[in-house]
Amino acid sequence: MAEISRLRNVVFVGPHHAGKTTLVEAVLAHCGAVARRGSISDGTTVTDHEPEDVAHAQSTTVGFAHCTADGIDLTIVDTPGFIDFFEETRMVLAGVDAAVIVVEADPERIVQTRGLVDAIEALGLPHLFVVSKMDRPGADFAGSLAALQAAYGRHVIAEHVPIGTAESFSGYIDLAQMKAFGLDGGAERENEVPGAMADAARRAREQLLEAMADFDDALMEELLEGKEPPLEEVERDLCSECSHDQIIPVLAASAATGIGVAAVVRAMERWFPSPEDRPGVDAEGRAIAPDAAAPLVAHVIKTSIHPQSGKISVVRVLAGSMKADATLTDVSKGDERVRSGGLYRLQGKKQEAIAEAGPGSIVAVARLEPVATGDTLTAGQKVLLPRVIRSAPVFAVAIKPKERMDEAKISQMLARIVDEDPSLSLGRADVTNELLLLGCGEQHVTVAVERLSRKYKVEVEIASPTIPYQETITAPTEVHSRYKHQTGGHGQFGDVWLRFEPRDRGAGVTFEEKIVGGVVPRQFIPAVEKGVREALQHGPSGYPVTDVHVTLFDGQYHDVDSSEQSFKTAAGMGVREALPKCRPVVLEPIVRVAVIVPTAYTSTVIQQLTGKRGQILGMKPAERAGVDEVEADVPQVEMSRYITELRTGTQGLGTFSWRHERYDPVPSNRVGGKAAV
Ligand SMILES: Nc1nc2c(ncn2[C@@H]2O[C@H](COP(=O)(O)OP(=O)(O)OP(=O)(O)O)[C@@H](O)[C@H]2O)c(=O)[nH]1
Ligand SMILES: [Mg+2]
Repeated sequence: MAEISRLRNVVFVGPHHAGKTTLVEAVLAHCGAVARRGSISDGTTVTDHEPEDVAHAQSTTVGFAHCTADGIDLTIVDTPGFIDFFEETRMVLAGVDAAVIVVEADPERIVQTRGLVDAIEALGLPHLFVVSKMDRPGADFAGSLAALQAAYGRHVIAEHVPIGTAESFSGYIDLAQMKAFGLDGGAERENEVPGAMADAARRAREQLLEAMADFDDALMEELLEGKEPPLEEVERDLCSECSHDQIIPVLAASAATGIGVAAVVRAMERWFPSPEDRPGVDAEGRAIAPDAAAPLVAHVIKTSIHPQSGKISVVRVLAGSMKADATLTDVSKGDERVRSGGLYRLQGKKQEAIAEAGPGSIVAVARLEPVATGDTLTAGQKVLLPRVIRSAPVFAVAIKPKERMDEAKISQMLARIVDEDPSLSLGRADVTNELLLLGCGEQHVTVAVERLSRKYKVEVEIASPTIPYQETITAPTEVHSRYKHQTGGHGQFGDVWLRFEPRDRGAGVTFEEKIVGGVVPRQFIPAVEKGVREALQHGPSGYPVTDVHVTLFDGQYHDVDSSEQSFKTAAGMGVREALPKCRPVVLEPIVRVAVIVPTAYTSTVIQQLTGKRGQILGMKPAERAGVDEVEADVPQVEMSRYITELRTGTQGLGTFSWRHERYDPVPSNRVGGKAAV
């Protein structure tokens, strides 16, 4: 591995299908790290190597690759763009020094970068935009640039002017160098700036320099005096201002044709900082100098588990040196000591053994069994790195083994899937006690189940979690119930009068006895209560009955034949007879939902929630400007796929949280118990 000043750790992020994996593949091919470019359609790219990536023709997890260019050692992290998988991306953002944000040359889609750019800006991560797919029909560089500037400010500035567009996209003018570049037989070739574009290029260069001059007084003076700044100065400023997250350059490229790929590589080499310039910070805000001689500090940014070869923890080394056979302390796990089972660099699925890795490197350590993503590893000293706070899950499925299989075993396999991707979690549903797999969206959870079946040969059935309906009564009644049975010798006899009255919502079931004169002997009264409560578990529609007050106020007994069992049976019969007479209703759980969404989509969200029988409680500006919070009470049954609908209606930008609020009667046009589900 190269010395620290020559390392670059860059994440490729961007909306779904923007062309990240294809661009990474083109970069690897350009740098000679792969002999032949793979493609998405063949499932042969380096970073989309998981079978689930290939099956869905999209990235489903982060992938790591590396290459060298001009003596610079680039580690590249390719991330999935589909919003369901964003949590993993958030984890790796903590381990890189810069980001390439790939966007399609389509102004309409720029809005989809909002959450991502917010996360990148919050970390102060230097970044640039690549407007990709410039070869596609309708590709619109100028429109995309304008949309980026409208969203993120005037320091998002073009460093390229594309030459041609769509089929005629043939190259770009580099505005710092004021030179044109195109392709010749697959290799980049420098050209003269086309005469017809000279004026436009000059204007674009002025805008670039003016934006840069905001951070450089000397440059500002030169511009005011009408002096042409020398190329070295422009490049030096660009490098400094981009690596300090002041200027955000915008490049034009087409990974498919290869145009602009060399420029992306050059930009990463020249404008992005080395790890030397981005010291880590521990949870208490103390800087961690990237010093090779210091004791080791490393941050686990990704875990993957191979059913045969075991666990791989990808770590970012912040200080010290990681050795292949090191004994490490997992500070996040109560200082547990773990021994490394090997040290590797990852090229997609390929593991290349190395002996040692210094500060700034991103490497994989084998078989650190207790270690999880987010953990801090040290040489023994007490240092904890900041934890990335995980978002709450927004989608869940109930899981059942397809074949008879120990639930404990399923849970064990699921735990490994969660170990690989901590944005998944396992839970038990209240009331129904179903085993739940929770995640960040429908696709996230579905892909996890596919992974479970492929890796561990566990076939499971998934379904929407069962809605815990209940029933209650809306009118009082009294019943007389007698159980009498004569079987030769000992008979059975129980006789009760029960009164049923509705209670307030949420008050539950209460039982009271008002027996006078011992008509039901003391010792049988608990059996009556038990019989009542058991029978209330299954109301007329099959759901547990709640919010009812039951009074035992009269009865009879028999000296010989009466028993606990006979009174329990009589009570149960009484309940079954009474409930249909009390105008029973089915109750459904109502959840309180808080949706956070850019103001432009607030009315869409209100419409969606209203369409789900939601009751809008209010709407207020959220903490961030331009974002609203809509609060509503919505029947839980309507919420099972809400995240998918919300994201579809809001370009992926809406999020929500929810909690159980109360039970309400199912409206009469939906009654029918299970039919309403
Ligand atoms: N015409 C054209 N197609 C491209 C280009 N780059 C990518 N594509 C195609 O666009 C689709 C998506 O490309 P990917 O590289 O998988 O995009 P991605 O951003 O990695 O997608 P996710 O990881 O799923 O978010 C594939 O069909 C690619 O072949 C390009 O520059 N030009
Ligand atoms: Mg991809």
